[in-house]
Amino acid sequence: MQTDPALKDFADQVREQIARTADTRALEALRVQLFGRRGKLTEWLKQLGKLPPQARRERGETLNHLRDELTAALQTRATALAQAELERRLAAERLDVTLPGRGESTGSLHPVSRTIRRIERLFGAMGFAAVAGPEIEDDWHNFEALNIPAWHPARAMQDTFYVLDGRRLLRTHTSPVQVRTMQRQAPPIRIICPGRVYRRDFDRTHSPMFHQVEGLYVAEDVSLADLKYDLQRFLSLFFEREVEAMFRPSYFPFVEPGADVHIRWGERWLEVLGCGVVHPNVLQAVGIDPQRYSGYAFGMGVERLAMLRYGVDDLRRFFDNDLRFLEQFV
Ligand code: 2U9
Repeated sequence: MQTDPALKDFADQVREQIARTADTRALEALRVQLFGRRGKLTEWLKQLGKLPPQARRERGETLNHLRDELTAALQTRATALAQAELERRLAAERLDVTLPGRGESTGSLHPVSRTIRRIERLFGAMGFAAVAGPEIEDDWHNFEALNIPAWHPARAMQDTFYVLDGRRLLRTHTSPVQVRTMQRQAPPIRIICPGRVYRRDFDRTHSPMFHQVEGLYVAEDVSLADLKYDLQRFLSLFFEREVEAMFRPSYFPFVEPGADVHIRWGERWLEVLGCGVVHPNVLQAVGIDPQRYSGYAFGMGVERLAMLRYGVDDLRRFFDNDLRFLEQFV
């Protein structure tokens, strides 16, 4: 068949090359070298036409044989390489589905959120609805309506964060939410207002952002006695024991009389919240007749109550976002 020794050498070389190709891309390159438009065999087959009839027949037969043989060899090699490549990939991407899982931890509520929910639930059972309002406020809702005079130190730049326009501020308490509610709604009003508040203060027991829950009850004949009874009840439910509470006179511009509430904590008295009877000027400012209606109000710092309930001694732990700390509150 392969009478031409040069052709025989060539065929031997190609067979060896096919056997040596390492991957399907190299094999495809080799196929193009042989059978492509400018391929070796393609060229030879084209040149057949230039030969005399007898030589053309013989060489044609030889080349056709060689073409069929090499095509088959390429095909066989391609199948073997594809199989080897598949096996390599399967080995590399092998998954052991019997390995144990890495485990997913369940998130938990932040202790401040837990405390707010607890306060909402306890006051909810006493008939208080929870209301929210804006954190960026104006001077009137945060100070003026609350009977806080222009000369009051709370209004100073060193205590309050003012927005750059100089007109608005970050609320320093949630009291403006009560003001807005009273503007919207006629008594009886019985609400608590939980939320973030902002003051320029930062140390072991103060944070520039902290949370308050304030409460307001306005109706006919609301008295200091109602206030004392309701807060005593709340504190006992919150701390899950019959707490001993002491109301000490104190001053806040928006209440009269005002008081700080202390509870017995072992040998000591701890201040836990402030409260009072709503000042007539505050009712007047929002268009409620102080002759007909009266009210009580109170305010508490959520972080402070959470510190007491959970035995945390540094308020800044609540804002470090350290999971080892936060995961303890489930
Ligand atoms: C209106 C009328 C009265 C809310 C009150 C306190 C007393 C009080 C402090 C507790 C700890 C703030 O977070 S704290 O630093 N609050 O002592 N808050 S009476 O009185 C109001 C509120 C709104 C319309």
